Amino acid sequence: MEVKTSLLDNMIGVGDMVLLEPLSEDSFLENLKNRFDHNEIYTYIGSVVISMNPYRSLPIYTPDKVEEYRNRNFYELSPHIYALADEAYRSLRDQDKDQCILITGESGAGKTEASKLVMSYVAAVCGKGQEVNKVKEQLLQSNPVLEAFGNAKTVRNDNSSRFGKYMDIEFDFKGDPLGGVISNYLLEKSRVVKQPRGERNFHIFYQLLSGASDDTLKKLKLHRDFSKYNYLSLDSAVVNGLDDAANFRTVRNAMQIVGFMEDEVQSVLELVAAVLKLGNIEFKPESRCNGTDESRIKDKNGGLMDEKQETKSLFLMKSVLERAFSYRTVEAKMEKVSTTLNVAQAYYARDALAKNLYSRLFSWLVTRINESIKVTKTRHKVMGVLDIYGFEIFEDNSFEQFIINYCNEKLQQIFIELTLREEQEEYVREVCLWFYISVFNMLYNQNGILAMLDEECLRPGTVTDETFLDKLNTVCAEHQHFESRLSKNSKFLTDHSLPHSCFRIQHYAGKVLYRVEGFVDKNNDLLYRDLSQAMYKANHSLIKQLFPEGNPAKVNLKRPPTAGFQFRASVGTLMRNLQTKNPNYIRCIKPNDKKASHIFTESLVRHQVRYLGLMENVRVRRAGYAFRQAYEPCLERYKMLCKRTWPHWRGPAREGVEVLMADLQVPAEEFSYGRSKIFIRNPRTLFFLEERRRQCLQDLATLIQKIYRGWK
Ligand code: AD9
Ligand code: MG
Repeated sequence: MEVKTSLLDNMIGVGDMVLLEPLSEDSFLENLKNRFDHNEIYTYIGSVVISMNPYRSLPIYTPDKVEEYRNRNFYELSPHIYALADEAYRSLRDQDKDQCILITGESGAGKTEASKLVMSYVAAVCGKGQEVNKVKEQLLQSNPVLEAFGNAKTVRNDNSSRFGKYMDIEFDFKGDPLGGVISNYLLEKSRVVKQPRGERNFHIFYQLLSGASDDTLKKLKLHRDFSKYNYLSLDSAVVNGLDDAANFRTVRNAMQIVGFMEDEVQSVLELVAAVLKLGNIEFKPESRCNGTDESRIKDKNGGLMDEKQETKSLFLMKSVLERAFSYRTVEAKMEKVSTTLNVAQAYYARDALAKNLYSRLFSWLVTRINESIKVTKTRHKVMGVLDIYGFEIFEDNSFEQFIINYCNEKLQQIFIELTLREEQEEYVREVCLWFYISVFNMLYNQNGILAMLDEECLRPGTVTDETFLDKLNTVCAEHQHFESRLSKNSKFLTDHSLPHSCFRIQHYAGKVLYRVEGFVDKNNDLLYRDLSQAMYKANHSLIKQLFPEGNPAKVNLKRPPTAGFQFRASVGTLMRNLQTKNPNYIRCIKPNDKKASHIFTESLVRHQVRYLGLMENVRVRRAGYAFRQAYEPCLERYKMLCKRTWPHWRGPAREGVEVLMADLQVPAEEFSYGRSKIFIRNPRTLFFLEERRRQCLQDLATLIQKIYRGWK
């Protein structure tokens, strides 16, 4: 039974890591590198797809490729993301199983691209017809719209998703798409007012200034010059390979396809312009008779102060805006107390308003898109595609990174839990075998830190970032095994060498040092009521709509839920939702830190392979049975190897497979018969079957050629 060739002819390296011999981390990496060097960016671990970011466009997503993978068995062709998409789609259509595509990997690894490839593949292979095509177009075109408003250039990725996205695509019983629903998770809104060095604000700002017509800019009273706006960082405003002007046209076109009315597009652009102009408002102190300083809007600067023209950009009377930036009203026990804002507080209020305006606009966009793609008929099955912001470690990590990494931590847990559960269930269901790998601890704990932050934010008395950190440290000291309050994989690390005001967490993907500054504030996410009330007075229906709590008739003294609470709740719902679906995994890997093609930095890839748990993934699959296949396709594939099953087998498929295995004298310990599948323990057995099949096909081809020649 000695077989030397790989599973498929002409395969570079080994296409499925489960079949790698010998298996070690080094051989795993070497196989990845070998394949990557030959433009083979996809490799399997069983049904999991590893995707290496090539950082250049490869000719592997053509319509011909789509045809090649369409309706083919997963292992039949060389590994490709299309094979996964096809398998998921067919399982949805033919076996009535809801699917979810879980795409993970660090920032810049290729998740968003992968999610779009899956969507476009499914769009290409499902039904056609005018109505269906319209739905498909709308679903696909929601991507450029959301990317323009929710993505930005960061040091890790020129098109980094700054929000989490989960999209359910809904199908009818024929497998034709009916529409969908998008959920978004916490946009990184702090970026609106400030960007780290080397990064940009959200794409839309640059796109609008570069791509809008002179006429549009004139109407919006905007300058083309980025440098005129305080909120736009200048050090990296122009990104190589990113054509903001062309992208603006794409986004406008996409908005139209998705179903935005022309006046809605106009409103959206007016809000984008309003945010830019808010950033240009400046304040000066004005002394009051009681000796305190009060802030006043500077007149000459700011672009807002020409009463007739510029205040229009915020659709507010100057006096309303001025008042909103000068006072803060606190209501307690039916009594209103107004305090004046100093200059620093006025800037804080301005930035808070800009962030709120933008993030509410973003949520409105998602709602508006959902309205367009909403399913009105009875839906039959659902395919969920999850594309979130990837794990990231920056020099300075704040609340936003904490949220992003928390989400990744949850996803990693779900990967571990589901892959393992899947394995176990399959054995239990099929062969009544139970095995347990202790490496994985799948306990689902609430992430203690966010809960603690909430407790702190809601506590009466003075609450600051420092009191929150003190609390973290105290609880940590009290509980030697602090992990019991944290998720099992992430550990709170404390030592006295930490810089001031920082805490560190050992995430599954590495240690991250978080600076506590701003945690309480960002979690509270409160907007002074004076500001929402001012916005509600705007003479602009969209702005008004975005600040419903500013309606004086609806004064609600109840405190809105914190950002952390909302995020935890929505991630919790998401995780429960994912667990009801059949998961398909794409594990994205970033080959280098330079955003460059052809470079494979071994240490970087090794790190990702380790924290993604890919070796464990291979071992789990190999520890039991490397390969499993339902009886019918197994018989179909190998029946030519046995005279008793070729060309027709009339009995049940399982018996046919039994005859086949006996005839080929495969040792009994090499496989098990399940209820509906055969489980093959060793990859060698599979090689053996494949090699025999290949020889058989070759013999057949030679024979046909001979006959053909004789015939001529
Ligand atoms: V983040 O967590 O949102 O910061 P992603 O989403 O993982 O990150 P993204 O998909 O945006 O990364 O990929 C980053 C860049 O890599 C893209 O803009 C492309 O330039 C490049 N890329 C990724 N995948 C492919 C691919 N399959 N083919 C070609 C790719 N280029
Ligand atoms: Mg992304």
